[in-house]
Amino acid sequence: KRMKSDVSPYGLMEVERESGGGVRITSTSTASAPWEDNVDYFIRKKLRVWCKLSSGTWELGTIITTSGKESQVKLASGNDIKVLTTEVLPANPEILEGVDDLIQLSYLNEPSVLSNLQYRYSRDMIYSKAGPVLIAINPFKTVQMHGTNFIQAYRQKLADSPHIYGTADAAYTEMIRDGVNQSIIISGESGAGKTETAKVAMQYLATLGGGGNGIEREVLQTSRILEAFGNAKTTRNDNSSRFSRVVQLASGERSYHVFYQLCAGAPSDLRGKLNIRVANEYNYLNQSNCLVIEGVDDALNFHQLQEALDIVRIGKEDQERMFAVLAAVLWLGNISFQVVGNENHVEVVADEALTTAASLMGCSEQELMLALSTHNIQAGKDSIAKRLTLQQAMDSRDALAKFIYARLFDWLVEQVNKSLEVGKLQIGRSISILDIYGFESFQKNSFEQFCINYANERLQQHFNRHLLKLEQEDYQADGINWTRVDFEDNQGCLNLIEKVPLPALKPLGVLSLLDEESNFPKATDLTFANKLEQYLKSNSCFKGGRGGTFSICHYAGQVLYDTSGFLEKNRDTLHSDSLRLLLSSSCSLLRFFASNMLNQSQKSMGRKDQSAFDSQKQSVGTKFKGQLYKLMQQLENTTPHFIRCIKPNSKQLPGMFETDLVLQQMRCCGVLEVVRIARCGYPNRITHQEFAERYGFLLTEKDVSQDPLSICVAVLQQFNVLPELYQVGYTKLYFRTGQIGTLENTRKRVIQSVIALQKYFRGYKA
Ligand code: AD9
Ligand code: MG
Repeated sequence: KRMKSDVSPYGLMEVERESGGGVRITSTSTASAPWEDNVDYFIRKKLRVWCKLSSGTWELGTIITTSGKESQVKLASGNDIKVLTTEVLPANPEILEGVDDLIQLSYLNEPSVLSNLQYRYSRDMIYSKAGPVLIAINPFKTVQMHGTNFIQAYRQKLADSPHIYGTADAAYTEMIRDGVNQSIIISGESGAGKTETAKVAMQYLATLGGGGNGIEREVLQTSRILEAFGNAKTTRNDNSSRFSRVVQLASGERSYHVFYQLCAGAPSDLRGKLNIRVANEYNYLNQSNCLVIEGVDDALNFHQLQEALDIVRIGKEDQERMFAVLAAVLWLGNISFQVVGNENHVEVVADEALTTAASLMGCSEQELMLALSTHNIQAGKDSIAKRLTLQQAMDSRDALAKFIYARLFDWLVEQVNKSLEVGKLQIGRSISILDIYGFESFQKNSFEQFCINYANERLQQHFNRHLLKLEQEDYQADGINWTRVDFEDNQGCLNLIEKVPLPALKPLGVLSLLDEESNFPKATDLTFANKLEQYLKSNSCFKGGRGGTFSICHYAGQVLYDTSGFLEKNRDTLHSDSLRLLLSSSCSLLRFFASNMLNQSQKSMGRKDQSAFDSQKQSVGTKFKGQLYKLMQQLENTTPHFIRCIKPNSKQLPGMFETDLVLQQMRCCGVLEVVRIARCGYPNRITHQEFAERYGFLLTEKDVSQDPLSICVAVLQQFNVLPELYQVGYTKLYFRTGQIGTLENTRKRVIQSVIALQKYFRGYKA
């Protein structure tokens, strides 16, 4: 049904309601929004408005009368109420309810945006657009909009409502068209649906690549492997993409899935060989009172993990080696110590844990005992064995377990990559899909949350830079008419973490202060907290706290961090004794992990001895920062496609839309600003030269002497592109949404008919 909407600030537009309940706008004439949020007009015309009730929620109503600062409003629910006119916002006409793209909303206030998303969500339309950004709201249930038929529809451009398939298709099309690497960057809070969305995007690209067989099938199976080893249950998400957590768990959380899968699903011969018990018997797993996840069958998942490993051609022998290393980690965690003598020194208790761990690690019990309870210090030519205290011994055991697991993960990723390269014919252009751990704020936040939130902060900056900053700078530099849209810049927060850029001072930030304290033997988590307070309190994103805590105002909200454990987690020291133990192991994987590590630290130090390694290992924070920089550099070299996942409720339940929670996510991630820019902006831009080369041949009247700009103008005239739909900059042409698409279609049609003609004439000649 087509109808004209007369309240649009854009002038007239044609609006169509689709059968599914979505709305499509087919044409708009001008794009300035002169009445945006002009309440007076609404009051005079008695149009629909949003009223803020005393409870803080917004409700639809119509203004009946206005006197002074107050208005009488008839609410949709039937009641009449009096509200302050400042608490009233214009609502969109009914016909705009549930639009595909928020840029189509006449009024972009918060209640309008929320109700639009809620309208769609309640009809299982989980995807929407916010200008160039795809919004995906987690349905927490299966929705009927994925699978082969949908994939085909998007591939053949028969469907164009917002969808992750549409985004993946755009990335593919642009990669081919522009010859430029692409990235699909997925962000959102923990549990918002990033990993699931990434998998759906991979499924689409795999289908383009040839469907269910061959390399595509293998690539898809990698998610199963990576999730088993890299994901775990947290209180926010049963399948959360994680960071280190092998040795310590908070209540209600689990360690990496693969441990439980191994305990539940290993067949009896493997159980016997590796002495595998039920999860509850391992200290690293039973400490959080959470061994199973509702609705998850760990044993079944173990079989599927094995299948996935087979599919990506990890050999059975390597698989068994891997499982042995996992079992070794679990048994290491069961090793206990007893205090001997009166100096608080310890010995390893000689029990089943020690025997099994030693045998799985390919060393003697004696060697393992020594490595875990003593530390050799080089004194000139001699080496002196110093006994460890209980805390030191437990730390060295845990560090060893973490080291082994981390290296196993790296090794596994490398094996998968190697295996997939076998089928790779050529190194061509690529589409990268980025799915990281999402922003987190728990009751208690430690070093892991700090790293996770730091990574999200960087990603937010990338988003801001591309969609808000560069976009506007481009308009200004190229001399087109533009009124700036302001946005929240998060550079201050990144400075706080990375450095405070005061020219005369040492660059100090949380990370550098953390490294400084980590290298100082007498420092404690508390002295670290005090240092932060002392040096960083001038940064407005920092707030000191009591009892060793501090807060950071992140783009997504303020998080209170507890410094206890920060220093140890950042040092992540593996004693040279443990390293030596692994180097002499009869287990080839462990030997490989250790010699790899040694090579790296020798390279960075330029020294050849093993003790070099104790003092000079890069801290976790510094390493993380380096990895993030590398990642951002890689992303900078791609055309980004942004996806924002939104968590509709904190209970992981379907059909529940908590407006405050959604609003908070929409507010903090800059999506509304993007919409503001997009709806009066020019999402497609192309240099005069490129445009002339691409579309010049379509001109019916050609003048070869023409310069690129004149060709551009001639093309625009020939195809009747309205002046309000583009602007001409010094170097580029800027188009509003949809214009390039129309030109591309024409170009394709012309090329196809030329090819058809050529074929016809070739046939004719033959
Ligand atoms: V974290 O930052 O890694 O903790 P993610 O990755 O954002 O987080 P994830 O994709 O793991 O969240 O989604 C959480 C859960 O939501 C999944 O386990 C599913 O149960 C549910 N989910 C997410 N997206 C979809 C979907 N498109 N369809 C159905 C979904 N369920
Ligand atoms: Mg995830």
